[in-house]
Amino acid sequence: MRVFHTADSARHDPERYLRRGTPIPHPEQASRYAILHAAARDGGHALAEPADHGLDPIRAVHDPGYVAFLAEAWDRRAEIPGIADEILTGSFARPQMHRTPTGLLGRVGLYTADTSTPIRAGTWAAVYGTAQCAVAAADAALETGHAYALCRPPGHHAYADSTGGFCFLNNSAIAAERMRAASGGPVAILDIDVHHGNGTQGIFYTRGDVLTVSVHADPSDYFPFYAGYADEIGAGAGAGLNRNLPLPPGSGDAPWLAAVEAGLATIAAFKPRGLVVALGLDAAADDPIGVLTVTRAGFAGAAQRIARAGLPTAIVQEGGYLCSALPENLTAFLAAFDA
Ligand code: SP5
Ligand code: ZN
Repeated sequence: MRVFHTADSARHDPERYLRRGTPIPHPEQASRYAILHAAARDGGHALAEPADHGLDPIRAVHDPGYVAFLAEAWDRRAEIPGIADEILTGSFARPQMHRTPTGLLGRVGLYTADTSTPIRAGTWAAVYGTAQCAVAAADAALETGHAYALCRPPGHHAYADSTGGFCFLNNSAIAAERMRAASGGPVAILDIDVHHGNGTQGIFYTRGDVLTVSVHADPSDYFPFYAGYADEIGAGAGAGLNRNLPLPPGSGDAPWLAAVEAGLATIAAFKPRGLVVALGLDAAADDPIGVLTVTRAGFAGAAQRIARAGLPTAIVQEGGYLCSALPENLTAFLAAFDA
């Protein structure tokens, strides 16, 4: 398996996170990069840094004002009185609050969904380099069959114009759009992170050329709360091309793999030219924020089933938090995919 990674990933290192109003250590820590990197290396995979394809593949799925905001915010931080080591706000635009303010502070709340995505000195370098890993994996998948993008920070909660859920740039969406453009055909995304891939769904919801499927814990009492229900099926040209497969909390390997199989059946019927797997490892039983109970054998089983679909496949890292099972589950997934 070819693995694309960048040391820039570790340059975004959020410290705190507001959990029910209380600051706690941020779960999406920079050390995730080193842990996943070591797991990929020890698994005998071929590691490489990606080429730089610039902003075009990012702008292909993200709003240009949003991309400019992310790229410039830290360098403009002096415009926000009192900002010290990170840019974060407690004011957020809601649906009927749609004006774009000129000031940087207001723009933070316009382009942010929650308090989990502070912008710090190295944030742009990290998310930019990570997006390039997704592009490289998309290209490599079309050339050689499959590849893994070690994306950190993750991406699937990022919409075209907002951060959220530890995510800034939607790496899975960037990879999918890259594959679609390069292959000339429709593509599919299978998201198996424990959280619904709401940003990815939002980006492609009205598109007829990208099928989005997500297997996740029921959002009725779990992040991202406001999307991820089974009746969200796409709209316009994308009607029928979004499938959500929510599972009750506590679900283990058998129902999770059955949902993965159901998603793969929908994908096979769509006849895509390429597949992106949004690989959250936070469905694991030991994950500190996950609520499903998938085992190492479960992840290997998912990889086998996905590989059997026989599509050019870019595997893009999403969630999966610090616990001893994290590297083991990555190793198991990549090994089973290659087998
Ligand atoms: C990419 C991804 O997996 N994003 C997840 C965003 C989840 N946001 C809500 C997290 C709730 C965290 N609770 C922390 C408990 C630590 N013991
Ligand atoms: Zn997740």
